[in-house]
Amino acid sequence: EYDRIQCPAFKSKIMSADAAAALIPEGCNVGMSGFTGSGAPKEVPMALARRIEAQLAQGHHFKIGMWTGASTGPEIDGALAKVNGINMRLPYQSDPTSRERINQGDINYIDMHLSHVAQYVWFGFFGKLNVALIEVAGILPDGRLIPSTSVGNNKTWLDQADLVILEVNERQPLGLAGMHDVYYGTQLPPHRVPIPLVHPHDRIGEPYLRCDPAKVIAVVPTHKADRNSPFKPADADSEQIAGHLIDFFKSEVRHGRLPKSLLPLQSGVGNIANAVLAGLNNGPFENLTAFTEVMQDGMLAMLRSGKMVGASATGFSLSPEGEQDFVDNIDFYRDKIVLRPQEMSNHPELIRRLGVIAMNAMIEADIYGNVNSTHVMGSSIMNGIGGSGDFARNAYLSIFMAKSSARGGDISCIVPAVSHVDHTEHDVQILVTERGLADLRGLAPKQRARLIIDNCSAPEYRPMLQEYFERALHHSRGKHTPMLLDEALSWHARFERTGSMKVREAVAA
Ligand code: 0RQ
Repeated sequence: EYDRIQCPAFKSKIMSADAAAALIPEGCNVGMSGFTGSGAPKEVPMALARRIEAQLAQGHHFKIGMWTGASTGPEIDGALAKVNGINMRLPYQSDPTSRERINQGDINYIDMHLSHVAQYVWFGFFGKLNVALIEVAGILPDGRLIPSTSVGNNKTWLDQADLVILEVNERQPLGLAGMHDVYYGTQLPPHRVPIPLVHPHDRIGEPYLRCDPAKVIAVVPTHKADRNSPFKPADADSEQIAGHLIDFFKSEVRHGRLPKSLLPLQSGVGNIANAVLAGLNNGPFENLTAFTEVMQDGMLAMLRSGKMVGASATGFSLSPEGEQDFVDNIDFYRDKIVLRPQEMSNHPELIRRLGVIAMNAMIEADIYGNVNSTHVMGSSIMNGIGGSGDFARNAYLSIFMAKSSARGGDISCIVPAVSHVDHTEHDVQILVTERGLADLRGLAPKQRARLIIDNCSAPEYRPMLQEYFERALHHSRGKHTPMLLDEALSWHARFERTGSMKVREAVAA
């Protein structure tokens, strides 16, 4: 068995997860690895949760600030949320227990653009980062770290924290070594220079993370797999959404607005995203590339089929089968995939330069094209904005997708006004539901409204939307973005009151 911890200075710090967790100061800020479940620490957070729980039993409650790359896993967010051990969480989560705590008001959550996190910490906007808790695949003789299945904010955590705890996960393939590209050229304003990346799979940095051995207080060997969600086969609605998008891309190529190999793709995670990738894998476009944050099964399949020639991301989100395929063929994938810090994978400068096609899912859109990605009925967080805003605002094409209705048809995902705005009308060019696609480029608000209602809304809500819009057009003082102020959020209010946005309570005259 290959020795994963080759540097003597680190070897002397090997200890159990419980011993490591005991070294984390109460109330401190901990920067953890992890991005959509990949590369998160697996043992120390649970040990910390046990410590918090034991203290709680003695009447003493302490919490930590928890900063990550993006979402982690049940043994991190879930375990710490369960014992109410988090006072501040940023920048993204998707764990059911953590979501519940946030929506109950127990956890303060800063939902922010993923590309902003590292620089805000460097700027000092969030105060001091005390501890970095990072999963790595190995430690080289000179103390450099082989990153794990995500890079996230690890470079920043290792540089900024006073204390470092490393989990060395022996289950992560050693073939990861060489897949990463850690760019150390970022400066702080006013000393910034252009980032020298002009193709999605350019390498501009180093394959390993630097780490000051003097800061390392614990090294914990672990053996657990990343959180891998089983792959659900695409449903009919997702396939229809994918179909509309592929038709749209074909038309853009015909009109000379996209090259035949399209432009670098960014794709969110989830059912619809996987269906779109499957559609592209069976579609007519060749030599595709990706400049995205998460590699999911669909992208691995495209690399395998040769449809996609290279991809840049910061982490993985794979099914168990996807992970097996990745491990079995890691030498092939290492050639094609570059994993970067998320400040690079999601960098506005790079997204704008490369002309990325951004495809993200949404919760709801309104008739003017404002998009809500994060909040249910205006007040409850779902996950967070993640990287969708980094990509949407700076993309060549900004696409948002959803089914036209949710909760068995009781919620229309096209509404008079969104109950929370993540992506304003200025950042949204294309809306797609299973009903169709609305190409909003070059359209003014009233034109957008007609197109969105006609092409994207669910049939059971379309007449209601048309009727609302016509009345708004007539009664609203301003005729630029007509709105009935007393009614714009009444659909959401009706859902809260009756369990449906449909007008069941209306009594026939
Ligand atoms: O609820 O899980 O209770 O059934 O929302 O909806 O249709 O399964 O779609 O899994 O793609 O999630 C926007 C949340 C969509 C996600 C969002 C309910 C619906 C269901 C999930 P249930 P679906 P998805 C890359 C880019 C922000 C981050 C981002 C997301 C649940 O894509 O978090 O884009 N995006 N990152 O029933 C109330 C509505 C609803 C609704 C759907 N209008 N009102 N509930 N739902 N529409 C990744 C990263 O950044 C890391």
